[in-house]
Amino acid sequence: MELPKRYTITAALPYTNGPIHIGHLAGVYVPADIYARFMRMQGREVAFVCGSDEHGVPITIKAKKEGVSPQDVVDKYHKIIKKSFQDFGISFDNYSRTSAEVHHKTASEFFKKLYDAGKFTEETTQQLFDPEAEQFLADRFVVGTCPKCGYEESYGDQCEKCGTSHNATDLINPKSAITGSKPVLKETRHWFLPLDQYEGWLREWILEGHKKDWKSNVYGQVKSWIDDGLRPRAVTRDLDWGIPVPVEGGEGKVLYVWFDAPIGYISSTKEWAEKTGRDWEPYWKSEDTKLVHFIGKDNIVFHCVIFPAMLKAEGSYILPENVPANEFLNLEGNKLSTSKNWAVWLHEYLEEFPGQQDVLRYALTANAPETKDNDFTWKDFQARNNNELVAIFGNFINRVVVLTNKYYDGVVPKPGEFSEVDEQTLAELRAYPAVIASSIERYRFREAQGELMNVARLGNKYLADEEPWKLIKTDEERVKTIMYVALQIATALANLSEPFLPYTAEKLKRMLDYGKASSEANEAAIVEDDRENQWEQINKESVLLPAGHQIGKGELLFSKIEDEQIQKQLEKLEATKAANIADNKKAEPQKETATFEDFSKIDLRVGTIVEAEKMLKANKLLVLKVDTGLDVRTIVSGIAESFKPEDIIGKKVTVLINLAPRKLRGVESEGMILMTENASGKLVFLNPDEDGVKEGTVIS
Ligand code: B3M
Ligand code: ZN
Repeated sequence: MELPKRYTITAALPYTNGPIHIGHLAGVYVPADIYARFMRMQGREVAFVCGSDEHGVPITIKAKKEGVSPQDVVDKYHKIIKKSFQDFGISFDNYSRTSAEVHHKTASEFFKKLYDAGKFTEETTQQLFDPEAEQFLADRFVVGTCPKCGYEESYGDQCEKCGTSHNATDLINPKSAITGSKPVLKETRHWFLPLDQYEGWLREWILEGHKKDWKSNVYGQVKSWIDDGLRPRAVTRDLDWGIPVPVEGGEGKVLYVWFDAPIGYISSTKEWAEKTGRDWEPYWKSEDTKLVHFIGKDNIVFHCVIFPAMLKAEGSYILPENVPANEFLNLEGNKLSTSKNWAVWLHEYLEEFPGQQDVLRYALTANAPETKDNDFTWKDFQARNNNELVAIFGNFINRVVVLTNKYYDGVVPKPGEFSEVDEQTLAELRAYPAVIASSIERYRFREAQGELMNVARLGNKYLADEEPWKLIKTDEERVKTIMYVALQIATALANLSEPFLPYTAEKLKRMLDYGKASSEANEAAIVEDDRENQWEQINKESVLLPAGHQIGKGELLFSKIEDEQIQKQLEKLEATKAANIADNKKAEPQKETATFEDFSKIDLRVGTIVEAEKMLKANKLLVLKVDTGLDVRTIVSGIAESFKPEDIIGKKVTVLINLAPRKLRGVESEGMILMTENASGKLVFLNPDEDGVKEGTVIS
């Protein structure tokens, strides 16, 4: 695929009202970083920009709560957030903040330009006002019932439940978030962006133009907003924290935070260009540039409708080529929440797992909420580390480095003739860069990382099949070739893992002394043109690590995470739960509220397992015959790793009998047996009295 020359990659500007947690990393920053690192390795010109979102009501509310000024709040969290990004290797070219002068200037000028060009409408309307606080109630200063989905805690500008963006006056039963009182209506004058006028253009540009290449979750949301009809949106607010409205009549008013924040991407690019002596304009104005916004799903409307309409109105900017928004990550079955402290904070993670940034990056990507909400569990985290990073990746590298040092004092041996297996293995290896690239280009980062692990698997299998440690006694020459091939795989891994596991890649390159080798190899084998494209270097027939090159010393890439470490994290969450119960803060369930009608559709019965046998060639599945009282039916259940067939015959179970029948490995399953987990994570039949089944354990 012919790729554009220049990439402007943006990651949502985090609100500076608290530190950041795994949800932020998984949803936005790790995928954005993988993408940016990959594009740089491809030799593209990249501006990967972000910054702190320091305006907006959440910050004012936090300041009020803590009895400090909004500036104090943003100063504190800007520092913490910026450090977390650095610690986790998020390779921004520039991390700015919206309180920066360059941003105030850029946002002001942008507004002024639209104002002068007559792109706004000006309206005096009745807005919600809190007489007690003597303040207009915009955005998060007001909560009420969402007119679309009925959620009772919707904010003035957006409902967090259904994602709809609305005007504060649309809320049913609004309540001031400052004093709790019922607001009154008061007249005020504001500027509006008439989104209704952009409807036709948006339809054409997104609904027709990006039907195929935008993610279906993003496309679907945008379509439903446009289909609901777009209305003018106020872009100014009666607040005192923000960017002053720079036109006549704007005194005492500021720009709406969602007007200024996305302009922050532009200001951050300008700041970077200034620091590095570049021109910022091609990054935002050249048709040769691909603009990509990485965001969470609650930001879709702002990046796909409002900001593009602003850019279009301004007239000289390019539009986003793609907005690969992710869904949400949950933590141990509950929604991540800053106010309920239901989170794994990045700065705390590093205290518990020092130096293990890549493990978290890996686990979050492996489980990324790319197409649906996903759950982070500490057990999965541990398993990803121990069974994948340690057992596959680390194990392969360790064998290669240890054996090379042992047999050849660390000097890459000269290979003899390649066997068929060698040729095949090298050919397979050369195919990986293109495979991984294609996944990354389509924003499928979990898939891409899965393929990276397959490279390590390829290496492990090769060594296990060729057994150099045995052959060394009988055929020293052959072992040289085997180790040479294995070293090429290790080097490819060092290269290909960089976007995903930057710290590991660096360590690995050091272990192989790859920096030196790659310049030697470059000189020897690579034509001028390709020198910049580190990625494709691997699928050229070139040598990655030449014979005679001296590798470095072995280092431990990954280490096992023990049960006690995981237990400690789980206990920490238990303590948070207990504290929230004591404070009467309810954890939010992960799924949407079910109505009584929803529930009454479910037909649950007591059944008895009358037959059970293992499904052929499937490790996890048992084929059961269950007497439901109505009939004896076949149910395929994924419990074979937890139960022996003979032990469960005669057992009484809870059965969902009206689940739509599904074929599993060719056997039709007509229902589902309800299961849960006990304290040690073992699957048990649904019986809340079973030892160690805790409140809140998911039934599935
Ligand atoms: N600060 C919202 C958020 O953190 C917002 C993103 C701005 S991106 C221009 O969800
Ligand atoms: Zn709603």
